[in-house]
Amino acid sequence: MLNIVLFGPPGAGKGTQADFLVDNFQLIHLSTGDILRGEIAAETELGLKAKTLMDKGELVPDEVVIGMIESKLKANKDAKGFIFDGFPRTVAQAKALDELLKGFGHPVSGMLALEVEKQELINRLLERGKVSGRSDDQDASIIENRINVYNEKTAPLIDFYKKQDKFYSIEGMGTIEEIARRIEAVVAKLMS
Ligand code: B4P
Repeated sequence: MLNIVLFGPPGAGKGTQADFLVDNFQLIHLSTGDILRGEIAAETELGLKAKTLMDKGELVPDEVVIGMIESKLKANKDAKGFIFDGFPRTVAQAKALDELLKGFGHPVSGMLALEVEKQELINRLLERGKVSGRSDDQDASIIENRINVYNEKTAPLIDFYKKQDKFYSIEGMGTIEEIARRIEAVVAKLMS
């Protein structure tokens, strides 16, 4: 079983690259951002609460996203593996994921961290904001806040996975295809 944490700041290309991995390695893609946007679209109570935070570029509470991932894992007991995209985003989430994966007997295989320059992140998100309708992509100050939240709450996970010898840095600048090849090379190594 292969369990990949696809990691990086907002706009690093996590969702984009997850699509390639799903096609090539038949893994289940779990994006907490996508699940939350689904809740917002369905106008559930959870979605309405999450929207207020997401619109400001803040994180949704740990217990909410951990509960979402837990139910997805339970619903996919026979999976060949998972790509976690946008999760974990805090040390508490990473610890919870380790506990949840004990139930499968297969821990996180590796954390693949996409490294992208800050100005490129901002450009990509503003560009997406023109077509996506995502309110968190349309305002430079909200994007700035998302990057600050990443640096403060999410970047410490790099050390968390380094200590477990599971950290892999991926150059995230370049074309989508070039980056996909870099990721595939690491995934192939993890599988061997
Ligand atoms: P996410 O949906 O995870 O949003 P994101 O960080 O912006 O990443 P995304 O996957 O969408 O973008 P990508 O880098 O692929 O989270 C949204 C919000 O949900 C968070 O702010 C938070 O509020 C909440 N949330 C989600 N998970 C949570 C958690 N675990 N805990 C708490 N709260 C949580 O790509 C961005 C753009 O770049 C795309 O338009 C793409 O086309 C473009 N791009 C990608 N690669 C490129 C390349 N090589 N060259 C040029 N453009 C490229």
